[in-house]
Amino acid sequence: DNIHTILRQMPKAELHIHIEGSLEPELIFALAERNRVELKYASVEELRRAYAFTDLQSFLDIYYAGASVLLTEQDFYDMTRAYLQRAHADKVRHAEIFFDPQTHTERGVEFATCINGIHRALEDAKAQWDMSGALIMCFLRHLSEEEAFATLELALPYRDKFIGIGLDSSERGHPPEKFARVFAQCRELGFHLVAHAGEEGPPAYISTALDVLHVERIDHGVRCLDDAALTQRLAREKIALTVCPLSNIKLRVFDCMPEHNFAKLLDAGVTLTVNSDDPAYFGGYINDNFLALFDALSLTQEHARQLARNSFAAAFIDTAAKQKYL
Ligand code: ES4
Ligand code: ZN
Repeated sequence: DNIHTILRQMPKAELHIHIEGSLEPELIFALAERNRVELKYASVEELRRAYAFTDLQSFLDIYYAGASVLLTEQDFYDMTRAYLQRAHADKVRHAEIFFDPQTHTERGVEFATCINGIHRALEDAKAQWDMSGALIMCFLRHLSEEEAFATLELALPYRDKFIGIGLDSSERGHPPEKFARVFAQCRELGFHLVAHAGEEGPPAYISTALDVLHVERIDHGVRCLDDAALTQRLAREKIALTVCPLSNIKLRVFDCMPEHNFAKLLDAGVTLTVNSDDPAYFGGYINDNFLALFDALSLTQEHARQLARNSFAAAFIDTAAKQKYL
């Protein structure tokens, strides 16, 4: 078997996907029409042409604009269903999916509308394909801790519909410790905890995500290599990084895929997983990420198998479910 076939066909878990980032331009236009929402782009092509990002913020501005077409429970269902269908085709057997409720509640969309639509799509994927899914609610770090607490309050009546808490959006200037108290409460409530750290921000944010927020995985984390002691710690403590190769190129974290530090991180013994982040914006779903990475860095079949195993080992699923794949 050649490596592309192995990558495409191996069962895998996806652990870093923002559901709002799976909204394809075609679906953005269809929902805009259905909901009579005005877009500032005249066509799908014009919108796609705007996907030329210079950094994280330039992406986030367009990503939040795209999400403005989501109004009804059916919209959230359709978006999630489309992602799950793509993931199923890529042999994703388990997906842990981020959602950003503040992007929607700020526009007057009810928390219930958003979580019920997303959750119903997960139930259908389980019934139809035996594909499991779980939700991780993210706080937007450019907003205040007070707003995060208010969002947690809105979410608690639905606590059986999500398993974890994450932290995303503009990283620089918004260190993990800004959310120390709200994460402490989430921890007491028994949620799994993750945070974006070391994507654009410094290695120190990875350390405080671990030591102050007590997260179990780091989303991105690729900038840990700027700090040798931190890199050794991540390797020793087997803290998984959810790396998103195409995202890192599109947002200019690295100039091109051959410049990505993924192989160096592997050599340093860090536990890595491969993920798509915002597949509709960054040029591909999880298998596109695997293929682009393996082509650029000449990784091997053994690496492929290890990355698939890592994805299940780092997933928030019970040991019995893991045993099926490890
Ligand atoms: C994101 Cl790539 C990335 N980084 C931080 N926050 C995000 N939200 C959606 N995609
Ligand atoms: Zn992300």
